[in-house]
Amino acid sequence: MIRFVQSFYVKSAVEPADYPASAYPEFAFAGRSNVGKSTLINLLTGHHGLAKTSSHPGKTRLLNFFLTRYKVEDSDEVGFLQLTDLPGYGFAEVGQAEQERWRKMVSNYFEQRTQLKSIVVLVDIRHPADKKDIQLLEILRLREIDHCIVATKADKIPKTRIVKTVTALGKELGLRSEPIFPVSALNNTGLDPVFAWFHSKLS
Ligand SMILES: Nc1nc2c(ncn2[C@@H]2O[C@H](COP(=O)(O)OP(=O)(O)O)[C@@H](O)[C@H]2O)c(=O)[nH]1
Ligand SMILES: [Mg+2]
Repeated sequence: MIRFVQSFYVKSAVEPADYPASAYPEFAFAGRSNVGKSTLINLLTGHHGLAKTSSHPGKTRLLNFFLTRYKVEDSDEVGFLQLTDLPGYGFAEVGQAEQERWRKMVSNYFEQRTQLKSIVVLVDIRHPADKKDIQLLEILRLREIDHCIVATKADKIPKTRIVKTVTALGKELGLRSEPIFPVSALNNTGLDPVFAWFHSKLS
């Protein structure tokens, strides 16, 4: 199993010229504001103040870059990878101009970040598939960008309904071969399959 042993905030940026130079494989986290992106980064890295979490949605409007040192358990394999917290979308009070700014920022990133390996798309397990999430997945498929889905806040529904719910959600999202992983940050459950997925992308 792969583990993230040490993580650092590198910088925040909007323009490609300001992205940090890096030769490491990069993974980005995308999803609606408040879905739990920063919380998941903190949980995976075991570094609770790393990505800022906020109950005030729509605040993070930059690309936030983090560097992580990983270790593969029971092996000598160690290395670095980059994690990027993408700005959230779908915040109701955000106007047309702000939405356009978001679209530009993210499409520049997808287009220009050549070391980008894969995207973790977060959706809230409690909500039916959302138009914005479906649109993001369409962009990823069109651009042939590898991705998985994390269904967050799994603690908010009864345990016995988790499998059924993620299966239904996967159907609504039009998933083909992409995996979908239920995770609860509150209970710290569901992370091992996500770590295994990261590992599979590195080899
Ligand atoms: N119950 C529960 N709350 C969560 C979970 N993940 C995130 N949250 C809460 O959801 C809110 C938004 O999380 P945040 O990580 O800031 O979302 P972001 O806007 O996508 O970065 C915070 O109040 C978190 O504590 C989870 O798995 N379970
Ligand atoms: Mg955030």
